[in-house]
Amino acid sequence: MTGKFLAYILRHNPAFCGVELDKSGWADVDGLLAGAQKSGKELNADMLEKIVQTDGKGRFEFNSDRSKIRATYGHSLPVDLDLQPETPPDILYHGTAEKFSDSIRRYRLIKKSRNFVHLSPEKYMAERVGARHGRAVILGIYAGQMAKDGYKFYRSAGGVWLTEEVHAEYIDFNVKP
Ligand code: HQG
Repeated sequence: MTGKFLAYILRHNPAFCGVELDKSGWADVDGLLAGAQKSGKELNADMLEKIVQTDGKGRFEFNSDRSKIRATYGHSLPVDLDLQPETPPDILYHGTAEKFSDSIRRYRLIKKSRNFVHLSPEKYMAERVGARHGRAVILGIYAGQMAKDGYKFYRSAGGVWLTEEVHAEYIDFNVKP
């Protein structure tokens, strides 16, 4: 099993591997291993450990006794990650595709199928995120000003920042890569 597939299971479709997420997004590790095998995906405890440890974006975390695992961001399922609001850096970045720019300008940044709008602390990260959808565009987000205006920001365990929405007045559409 790859990290990409594990993310799919833990963010969107745990039932595929016969597991459930609790309200905080945790899945039982033994259940996941058994369920993966049943569904024909090769996965054992060592492989799982390696996926979590080597993941470049900190997409997964174990609980303290390592009996449970969850995704740290990106969910479409309704989970509460118990994150506390934090003060963001003044500027964060959102990577999107050129084809979405007009709509974002007009309506704001929305979370679509996920639980949050995802923001990156670094431009290059945002560029990669945007390139998944087409020709990448980097948006600068005036996060510091948003926080002053009462919008809440959360930082996932992997360092990705999360917020509910971003209105166009807080977006710099002219960020150079
Ligand atoms: C766009 C991945 C039109 C939004 C990434 C994005 C990230 C609008 C797309 C994390 C819009 C949604 C999340 C509007 C937003 N009109 N388009 N009003 N508002 N959009 O995949 O941020 O690598 O749900 O700009 O790296 O691309 O899998 O969100 O382009 O961190 O770990 O609608 O998922 O993480 O796409 O990605 P997504 P995202 P992993």
